[in-house]
Amino acid sequence: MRKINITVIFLGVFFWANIYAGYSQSPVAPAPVKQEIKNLDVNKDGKRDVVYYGEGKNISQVKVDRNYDGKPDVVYYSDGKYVTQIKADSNYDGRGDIVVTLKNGKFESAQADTDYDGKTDKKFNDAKEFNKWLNEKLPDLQSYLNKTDWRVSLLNF
Ligand SMILES: [Ca+2]
Ligand SMILES: [Ca+2]
Ligand SMILES: [Ca+2]
Repeated sequence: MRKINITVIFLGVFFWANIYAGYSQSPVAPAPVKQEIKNLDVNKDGKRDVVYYGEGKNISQVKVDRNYDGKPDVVYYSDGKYVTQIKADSNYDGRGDIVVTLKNGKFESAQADTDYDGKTDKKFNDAKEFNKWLNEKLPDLQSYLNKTDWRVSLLNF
């Protein structure tokens, strides 16, 4: 009788320990969409410059720090497959001044605040026109804002 009781208690403790471990391993709420998936240290200074957010392999956002000051200045938004919008801070003043909108992986429109007063003063509805302007005014942003394939999985830095 005593032996059975000990076995029952042992099994009971084992059972509850497993349930407790199970609960502590799986979070109560689902993982947030903006969870960090991976990051890159492009200039190898020990600080990350490209951070991918999302869930699992599903990338929802990519933040890039082009001037390595620790603050992101180009942000890519994705529907999981294609980049849908890009926001860039071209003069590193902490305020976005270029917004590019894409649809199904194709350029749709872009707007820019060229005098950095916080108001949009230039709009583009044509990819060629936008890329020409980019090439003339902000050539270093060309590789970030002008791509032929806008699949988020193909973004490389
Ligand atoms: Ca770095
Ligand atoms: Ca920066
Ligand atoms: Ca700016």
